[in-house]
Amino acid sequence: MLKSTKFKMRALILMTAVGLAGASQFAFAHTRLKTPEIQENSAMHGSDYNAVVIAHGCENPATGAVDANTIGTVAVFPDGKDSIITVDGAPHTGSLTDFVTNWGNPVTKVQDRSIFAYEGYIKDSLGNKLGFWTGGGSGLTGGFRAVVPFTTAGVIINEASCAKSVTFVLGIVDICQITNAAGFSDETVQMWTPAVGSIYDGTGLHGFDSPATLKVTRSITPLPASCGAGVDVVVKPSANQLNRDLRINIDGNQIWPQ
Ligand SMILES: [Cu+2]
Repeated sequence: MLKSTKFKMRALILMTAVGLAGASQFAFAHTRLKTPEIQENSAMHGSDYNAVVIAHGCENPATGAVDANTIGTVAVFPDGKDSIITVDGAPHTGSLTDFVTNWGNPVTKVQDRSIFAYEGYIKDSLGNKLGFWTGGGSGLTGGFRAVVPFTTAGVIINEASCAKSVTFVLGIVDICQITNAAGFSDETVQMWTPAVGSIYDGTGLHGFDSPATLKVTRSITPLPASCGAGVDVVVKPSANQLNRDLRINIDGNQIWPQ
């Protein structure tokens, strides 16, 4: 009697543990950067190699699992012009140059056709590379992960500032079916965007307000003595920028959303 109760207890504990592991995989396996924290560095010393990691596909309506195939992804960094800046959580009305002196052309895509056959840049009107899209080809099969490689340029923290870190919040959308914005659902897209009022907020969807981030920690110049412990700065893209930049254009034709 005692033995069988013990066995049942053990089986229950084991099943609970397995269940928890399964659940946490879904809770935490989101689309993120492979290396979410880097040190400040001078562009002269080269780039930081990084990647967008697509951790799962869209929701399969038949099973509820997030294992539908992904046909492309789009990623953009804040442009630093009309971005939303906070300092220790409080809104900052000044410009990004108060904290970062060389932001403007943050991304270079590492060419890679192993998963998606096509790729291109998302640029501002001056030709600065703010992000990229990649899609087509055989795509990402449900149940697998994709590592989409890119590099970031050096980021130099304003030495006069009190910033001990600057975190850039990306807007990323993994696409499983091409739709217009009204067609966004857990079955058509997985959106990893800050909820800033753009058409990509994805209220109620799986990745709501759970964007990928790149945290750059101060490592070249010491904090001025008057700064105390220093401040953490966060930079998000504006709704205007996401509405303008988070899309796939090929030769002047908008492919997604549509
Ligand atoms: Cu997820």
